[in-house]
Amino acid sequence: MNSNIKKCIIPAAAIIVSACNSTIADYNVIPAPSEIEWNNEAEGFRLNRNTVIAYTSAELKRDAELCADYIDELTGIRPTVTEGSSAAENVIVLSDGLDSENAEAYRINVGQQKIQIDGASPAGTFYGIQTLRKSIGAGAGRVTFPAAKIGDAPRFAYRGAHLDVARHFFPADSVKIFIDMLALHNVNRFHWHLTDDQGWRIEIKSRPELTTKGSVRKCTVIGANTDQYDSVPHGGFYTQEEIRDIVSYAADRHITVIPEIDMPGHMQAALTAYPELGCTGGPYELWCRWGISEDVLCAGNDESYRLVDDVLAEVVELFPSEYIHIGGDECPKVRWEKCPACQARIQALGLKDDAHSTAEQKLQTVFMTHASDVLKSRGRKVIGWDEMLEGGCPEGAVIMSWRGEAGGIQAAKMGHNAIMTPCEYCYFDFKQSDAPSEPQAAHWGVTLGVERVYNYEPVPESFTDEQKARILGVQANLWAEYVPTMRHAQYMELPRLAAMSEVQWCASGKKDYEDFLTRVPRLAAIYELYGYNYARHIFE
Ligand code: TNX
Repeated sequence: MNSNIKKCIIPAAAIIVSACNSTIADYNVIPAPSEIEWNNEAEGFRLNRNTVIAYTSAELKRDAELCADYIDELTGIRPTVTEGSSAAENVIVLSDGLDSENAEAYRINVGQQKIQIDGASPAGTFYGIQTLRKSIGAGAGRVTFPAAKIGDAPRFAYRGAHLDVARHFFPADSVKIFIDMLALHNVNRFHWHLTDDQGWRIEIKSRPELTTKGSVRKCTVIGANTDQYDSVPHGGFYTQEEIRDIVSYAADRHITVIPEIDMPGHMQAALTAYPELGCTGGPYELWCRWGISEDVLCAGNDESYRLVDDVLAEVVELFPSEYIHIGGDECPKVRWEKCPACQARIQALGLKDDAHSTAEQKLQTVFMTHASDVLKSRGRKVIGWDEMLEGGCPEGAVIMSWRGEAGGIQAAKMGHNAIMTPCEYCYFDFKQSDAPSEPQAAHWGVTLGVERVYNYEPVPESFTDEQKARILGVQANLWAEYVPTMRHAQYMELPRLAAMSEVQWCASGKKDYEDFLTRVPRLAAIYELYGYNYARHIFE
């Protein structure tokens, strides 16, 4: 297929919008497909009330139903879903037999009688469905799909989005809306930050205190850590039943949920439940402010390790993901430096300061390696924030590089896989404009507008091919200190997530910001249709 014809002219017939609220689909969607070959000579496919969606393998049943839902939501016409490929006319055929090295690749062939979507796997087929869906735009009644062939595959296998539900709790229904937003942008990993100093959000049956004592804080600081607090208790957690439901909702949309249990720092909620696991013995209270608590799990106490064992035992039962995130960020060592139990452990293990790390940093590595080993014994792998490199990194761990790109670069050079999420390009809690009307947001000296996100290149040019292959992908993070509602989360995500989706999906040489801007309105119309609250900066 000729990739140069992507921006070729849409057939003249396509521009003439016929009567009866009829519209013409446009395959120039977000993220941009790698190849579009328009066939100006042939008639296009007309969607109508008799259109059928036929799926050719049982694994595609759910995808076919979702395809019917999407078309219905956009056009008011719900195609009938059938199994088998016997229908010859007026049919959208879904198959997963495409031969490709990229499991998420797909092809679409649009002819007058048939739209054929072939994925290299059901996930590939699903991305073909997404492209078809987005090509319709919103508010269309009868749609004509111009005859064309589309070939597409993602650049990165890990295309992540993260949501912090600890600083503010988002109920299960809101999390599903968030997952819908991810699916619309071809994101395939949902990193769910479930625990932090301000709240523990996952039910652990063997440790009920984590949620009975650790999920509701008394109040919340007003603004950016002023000394003023509201007096409104804030809390919530997900039951295991809700978690299973969300994991399966995401799986239907080919999204893997990666839970994060942040340790050994950011553990004030667990310490509130189990004060004996802190170096000072407490008492502790859930934090009502933001930042980094100096109180962390005592790494000299065997009971801390037991807590981790108990929590992870239930986490792996709930989340089938190959990767479990074990945090590792921002763990101050002031308590460990003074704690007799931690110091005794350092002695016993013979940990010593050296040119690269302190004994306490090495103690953190011992702690993280314990968690990593527990997960390994259960057939899983770990992801950790880039601090995990500080005292020597657990073998096989994937590094999530957030303090700039340095951690990812170091990881790749050390032979670890890495996920890039440098805050200066990927932190969607950062404010997106300097306008005084902009709501309270994190900043850190970087204003993160859509264009800055768009132009991010996650793989350093200087890398060898082997190092390049270690960058598994890219992720956008939404920390929720200043994000109290899903409506506000949408404002922070959209349309920056659209820009991120091209970073994650499109080959680096193929990105073009001006071209992207011409494609945003069609996606924004879909945001409107679903009632998503999106930021308007790039339209002003
Ligand atoms: C740093 S990124 C954190 C979070 C905060 C965020 C605010 C990371 C691993 N830790 O705990 O919410 O900054 O931008």
